[in-house]
Amino acid sequence: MTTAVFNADAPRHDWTLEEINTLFALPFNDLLFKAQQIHRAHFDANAVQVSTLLSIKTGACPEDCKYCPQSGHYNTQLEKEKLLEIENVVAQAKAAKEAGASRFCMGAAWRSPRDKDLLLVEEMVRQVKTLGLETCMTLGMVDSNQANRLAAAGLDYYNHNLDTSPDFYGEIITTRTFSDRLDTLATVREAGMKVCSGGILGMGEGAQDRSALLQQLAKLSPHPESVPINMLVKVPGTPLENVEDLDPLEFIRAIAVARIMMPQSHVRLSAGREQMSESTQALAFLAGANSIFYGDKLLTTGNPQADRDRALFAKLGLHPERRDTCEDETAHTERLTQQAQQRAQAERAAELAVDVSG
Ligand code: SAM
Ligand code: DTB
Ligand code: SF4
Repeated sequence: MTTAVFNADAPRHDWTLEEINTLFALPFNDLLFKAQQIHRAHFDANAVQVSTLLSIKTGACPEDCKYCPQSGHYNTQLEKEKLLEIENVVAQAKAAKEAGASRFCMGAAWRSPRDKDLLLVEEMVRQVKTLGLETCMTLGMVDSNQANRLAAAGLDYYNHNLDTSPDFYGEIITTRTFSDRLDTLATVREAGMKVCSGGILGMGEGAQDRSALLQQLAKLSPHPESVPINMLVKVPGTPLENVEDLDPLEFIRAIAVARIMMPQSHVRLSAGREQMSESTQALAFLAGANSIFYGDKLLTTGNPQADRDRALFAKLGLHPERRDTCEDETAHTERLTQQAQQRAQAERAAELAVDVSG
């Protein structure tokens, strides 16, 4: 007979909407304290993972995502581009590595890749990896054959966002369904790649939708290793260009709740930093965000200049997370947890020393 072992620290996949709403409703200081405690139990609280993004195929996308400047359905004055040459991609990856990025994320404005595109994309993965960078791609929906090919080429992460709640999804995108997204995420996981999946806040969704998005992300088992939380970048010409701003403190609450619900995941303070004050970004790190996009551009819109980010890291005493690219996820999580425990022990010992001497 096997006995189920209950582990109170194991990440949970069964968060109820009531529990999530209760977290959101906590006094702000209590919520941030809770998130910070959980963050410190699993990570170095001053280390931030740094990724650089590149759009490898820009614009003319057949999907109708209302937030996206790259959708062919809207006129956003965007310069369209065919799939970039491999040499161009590798040169930009090299520059990103030299500037301090540890992961290179490549995005394409596709509903899903064609098989002839995949050949080129596989080669990009192989060449970027030889630079000693982790690789991530976001290419739209993939089937299991495509996912297996990407995994075999050595792709570390596949990004595929749930973007919003199942209920609000149809208000934002009509050319695919929420369950199409879940299918691709399952396919990517089955192929053995790490999952990067998150969403966008500030699209006019309600508080219930933010809770339901986080619930869906935490339902994924295992949790996505990386959870990007984007603040909508309002691009002229998209249907959401004039949507009402989300209160930045609500955005910070969502980061804190994501940190509590998915304690071992990297939570990325993703798009929208260019429009955010330094204080809001600092609060996001305090709430448990520990990853950013670094470099002057996201895919098609602006991101803070690299030297501004270096100055912000210096002001906040943050440092880029160093990671051995050969280390697997379990070893990485174990090492970070061990380090967090050692730090907690050292802090307790220091407190005791003060008590005894005082
Ligand atoms: N076409 C692929 C897809 O949709 O999965 C990959 C590229 S798509 C641009 C990647 C993600 O960028 C989207 O899922 C969305 O979360 C984010 N994104 C796009 N436009 C955005 C905007 N204006 N503001 C914030 N995030 C945005
Ligand atoms: C993610 O969650 N955000 C990134 C990345 N994953 C692919 C993309 C943000 C795009 C913002 C709009 C643009 O620059 O086109
Ligand atoms: Fe296309 Fe992705 Fe933009 Fe949607 S989010 S329009 S799928 S590039």
